[in-house]
Amino acid sequence: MHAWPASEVPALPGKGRDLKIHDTATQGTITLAPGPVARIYVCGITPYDATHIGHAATYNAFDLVQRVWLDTKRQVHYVQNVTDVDDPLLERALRDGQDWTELAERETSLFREDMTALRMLPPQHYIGAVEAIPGIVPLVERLRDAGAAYELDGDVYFSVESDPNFGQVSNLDAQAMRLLSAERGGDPDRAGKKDPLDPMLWMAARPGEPSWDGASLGRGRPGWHIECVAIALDHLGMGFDIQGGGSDLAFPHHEMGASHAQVLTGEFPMAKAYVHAGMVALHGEKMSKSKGNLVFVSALRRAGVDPAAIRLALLSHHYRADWEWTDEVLAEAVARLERWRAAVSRPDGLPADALVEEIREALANDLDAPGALAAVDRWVDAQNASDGDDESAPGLVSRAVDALLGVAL
Ligand code: 5CA
Ligand code: ZN
Repeated sequence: MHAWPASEVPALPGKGRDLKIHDTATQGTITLAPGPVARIYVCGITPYDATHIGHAATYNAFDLVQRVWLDTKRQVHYVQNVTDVDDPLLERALRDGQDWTELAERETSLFREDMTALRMLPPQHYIGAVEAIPGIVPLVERLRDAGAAYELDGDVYFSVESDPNFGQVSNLDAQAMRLLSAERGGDPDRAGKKDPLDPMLWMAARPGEPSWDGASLGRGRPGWHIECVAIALDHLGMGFDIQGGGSDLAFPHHEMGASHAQVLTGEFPMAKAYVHAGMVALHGEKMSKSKGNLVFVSALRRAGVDPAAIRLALLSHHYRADWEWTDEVLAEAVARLERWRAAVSRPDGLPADALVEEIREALANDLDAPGALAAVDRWVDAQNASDGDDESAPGLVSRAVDALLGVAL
């Protein structure tokens, strides 16, 4: 699949700091020291009801990771998937009487447009589940042949018991896992499974549903977790720097993915850091497709909201916090954007080298975007209250805000 066009990342003087980031697996903050090429896998959308503010907030966090790494003069190898076949997508297509491929294509296009408008840097590899199937099938066969997977009425399940490290990504107890499994796409109550938590690797073809040739597995379609493992291993290999997503992916999705990869390769962990963004709520409840309490980026854009203001609204919350989208959040961002633009539209101003370092420091410290915004606010307030004569300052601030925060002033 093609991704979306990259917005330019202006060059800044000097060099950024190495990223310290919170890792769900070790429940602490770690400093990542990637080689010349940093590697990141971010779980992509299931293409319906895209792109809501919750999605945008999560992709904003990982866009910051990319910008911090680029600022350390590293290259970034970024991979993202599109879950373009899965139960909820098929259910939505059926409910609305539309073709599931058309729904997926339309929503993926809309997502690309929203990502472009928000100046999110694209992945180098943007891979759909459907196009990944030829790579998924042999992995499932290998898991089965290694005794880590078993068949149940034609479906193939992964046995969590086969992974000695199972549970080490999400750090949850058995009861919590079971509840979340039922909530998030698992089928803990299905009779005949070895362990209620065992996730599906390959679902045998169902009447009226799409299916693909699965070689020795028979016709069917892939499970959700193996999709991301196959794409990540194919394009990044084991031991990449970050696997990212919203906090609702820690279990079961990233836990199961880590397990599949561990059994397949004998290595652990698949990612050096498992990074999770908080959940955005609307009207007191998590913004979710199932509840339908969604605010869409495209609807805001159609209503004339500047995408840079949407981006500033996302940045005004720490990525790990759960937060609430409100009209005030947006109004504050719109006002801030106006203040910042006024400050950099002057021909000269207060020296800004220290500000660039402050933004760098805040972002390197577990992506403290609110801290970075506060630093820019201080410069802007001082700039508006004085008459500095550094002619390079407004341009430097514009470039830093664009390069490090993805906001075009
Ligand atoms: N296709 C899978 C990942 S492989 C998936 O979870 N798709 S999704 O469309 O449901 O979500 C896409 C991303 O947005 C995930 O990282 C998810 O955790 C995140 N997300 C979903 N809802 C919210 C929300 N309310 N707040 C923040 N992030 C959210
Ligand atoms: Zn995923």
